[in-house]
Amino acid sequence: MSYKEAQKAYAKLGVDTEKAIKALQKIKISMHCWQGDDVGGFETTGGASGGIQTTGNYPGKARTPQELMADVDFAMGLIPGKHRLNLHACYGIHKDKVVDRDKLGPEQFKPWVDWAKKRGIGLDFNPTYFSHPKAADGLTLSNPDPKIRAFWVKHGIQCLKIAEYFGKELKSPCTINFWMPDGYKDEPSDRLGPRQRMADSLDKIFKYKYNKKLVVPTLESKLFGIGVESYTVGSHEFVMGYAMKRGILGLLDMGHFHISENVADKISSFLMFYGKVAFHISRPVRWDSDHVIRQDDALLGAAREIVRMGPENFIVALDYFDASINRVAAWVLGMRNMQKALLSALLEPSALLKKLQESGRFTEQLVLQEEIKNYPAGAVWEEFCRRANQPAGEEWLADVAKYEQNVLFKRV
Ligand code: RNT
Ligand code: ZN
Repeated sequence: MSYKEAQKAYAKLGVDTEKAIKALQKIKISMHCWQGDDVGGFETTGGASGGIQTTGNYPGKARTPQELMADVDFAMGLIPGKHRLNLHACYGIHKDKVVDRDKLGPEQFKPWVDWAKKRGIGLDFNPTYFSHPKAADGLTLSNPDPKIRAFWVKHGIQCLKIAEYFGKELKSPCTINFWMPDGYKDEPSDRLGPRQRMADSLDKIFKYKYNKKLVVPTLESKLFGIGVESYTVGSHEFVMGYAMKRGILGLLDMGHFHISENVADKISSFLMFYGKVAFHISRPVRWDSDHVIRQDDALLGAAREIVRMGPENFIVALDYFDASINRVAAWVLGMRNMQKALLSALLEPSALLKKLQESGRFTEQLVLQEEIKNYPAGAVWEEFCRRANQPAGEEWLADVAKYEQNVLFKRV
């Protein structure tokens, strides 16, 4: 079906495809640098540890900042539109000696800022509370040892400064997301103490008067992790309460809930009480496995909520890491899937559906919700890609295959 025909079909439902394309062009997604090297970073060669895990050993992962930058560039070259890059503190670029986390500063991130400036894209940030000897027991901001807590508080403050630097240099507010792996493998005897210590540490971090125009702090909750199955200090309730009290944003990671929970359902309440919603778009398979996102019901459901409540009210960042497939393809596929999910939501006859709900016409609502699934969204996606000068279909994979042969597989 041609774009013109699709446009007509949607128009009959009161959906303006031109408006949908324009809205999608405006949505910037924060692409996570850590898909490129299995959350390895540049401080050690040991890989990620502490509550998160990658599986797989597909050849060709980025080993240096130059390789990671090249891979990000390549991936971004196959994604319609301009987006953002999400960095982790363990991706600092160090000269001879690795600067420890409590002393990191803009200096270690200048090459990234230069990289981003050249491309006209914004950077987001994350302190790294894992893959470090002082996080070896999985306790950082809630550690019973005040010295260790102080170390991680300092890290948080330094990271706020780095986020300020990103925001200022790139003239685009930097979202900085705090996720701490803290928790216990088995049932704890004291659940309150660690949470009080965590809150106290966070208070100390946010005492630093960061520039609110440049930095948007978010706090990510989690249900459990590998090795911390029974108790997570930064649980959903902890985060909701703390973030609300502090005037920062809670962040929803789609992999951090019971598998049967509907994350899409949480969004409207978040929006009502926080004003904005921050997201880690991910895909759990039986557990928080961080699979590459697919156009599944969970993703489409989240996208619909984002669109219905105004994309400008959302911070959309991806968070997954699959080491069993080509890592560049994983980025491109996930970013394009996110865009496709948003487009399908933008093509929803939402005014009409809302009216059906409000007037209790549930049969019509159900039928329309289902029928719309077979409307020609593909033709609109093709048009969107054509305007962005990007391939609409799987052709992009051939480019990745060439890159794999010429660049990735040469990394041995
Ligand atoms: C871990 C959290 C966290 C990390 C990144 C690397 O379960 O989802 O967001 O994935 O910070
Ligand atoms: Zn996350």
